[in-house]
Amino acid sequence: MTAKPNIAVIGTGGTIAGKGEAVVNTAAYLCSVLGIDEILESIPDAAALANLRAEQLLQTGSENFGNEHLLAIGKRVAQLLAQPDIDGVVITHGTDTIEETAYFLHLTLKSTKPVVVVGAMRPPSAMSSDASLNLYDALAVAAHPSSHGNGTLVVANSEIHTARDVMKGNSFKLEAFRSPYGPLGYVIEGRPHFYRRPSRAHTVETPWSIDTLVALPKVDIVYGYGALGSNVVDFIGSGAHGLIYAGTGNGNVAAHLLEPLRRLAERGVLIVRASRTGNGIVLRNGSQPDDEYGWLTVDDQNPLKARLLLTLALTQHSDARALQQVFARY
Ligand code: DAS
Repeated sequence: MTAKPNIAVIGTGGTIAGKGEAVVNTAAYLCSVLGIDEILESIPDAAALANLRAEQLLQTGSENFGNEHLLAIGKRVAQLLAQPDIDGVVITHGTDTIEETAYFLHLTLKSTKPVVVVGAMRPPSAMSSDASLNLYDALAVAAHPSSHGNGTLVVANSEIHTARDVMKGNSFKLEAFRSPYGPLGYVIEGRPHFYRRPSRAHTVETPWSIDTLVALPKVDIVYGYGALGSNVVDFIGSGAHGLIYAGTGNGNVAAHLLEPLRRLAERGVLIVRASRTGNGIVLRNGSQPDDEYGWLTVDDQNPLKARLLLTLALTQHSDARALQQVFARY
């Protein structure tokens, strides 16, 4: 009989740690109430999958997570992965920004061991909560050899998603997560079934290591619409090193916003065109003369993922050409 893997489980809060007054409270409840030990107690069957070592790192809704939280989570996960007797890590997390933490880890961890981020859309106290099954599935994925080398994964609703692509696309349904090209696989009765692997570089193939990252440059997002005032663009862009402009359609920019964006670019703010649709490709020099303006485009990354990628890219490059290549590679 082979030894069970050792999986570290890090609690950070969210609905998966939430509690409502009544079982009907699927939407009105307190988040980040239950400790990670209490959550794990509700799934005794997980002991058959792995030896679990739980710790509480944070206890807050993921809507509060800034860059400093990402760094703190990443550094703790890296310490655990570096221990020879740890085979994988599961992080319980609020669903609101799970896609951002997961992508940050996907780009900065230097390990091929499985890392799985998991949340729930209904608290454990609610009718038909997805909390225990999602966590059980996440542990099953982290414990399984087929998960190695796939980067950071998000497990929800019996699906396994790559951190690069997954996004929360619904505010209350159990089926809240989707990846534009579909999940990598499914989890059924404690066993992952993978059908694809992430094709873009991640973890050990990237130049960013969580161990050496200290402070992150400020990158902000502006959501584009025709009535958006140029003063808003000026205000948001003025304190930032980079600005993701989430334009309409394929990254279109309203005519009256061209000037403020060009002004920001002249002052050294990196302007990156994305699409507020969160889907599809923004073609370089397509709807705007990006070469002429010195702007970048995101390829197929949604504005949130593009913000993280640009943040990391700016720790290494300032040259627009090198920065544009980052969007083609990751
Ligand atoms: N407050 C949200 C969060 O922590 C709730 C959730 O987990 O879905 O992200």
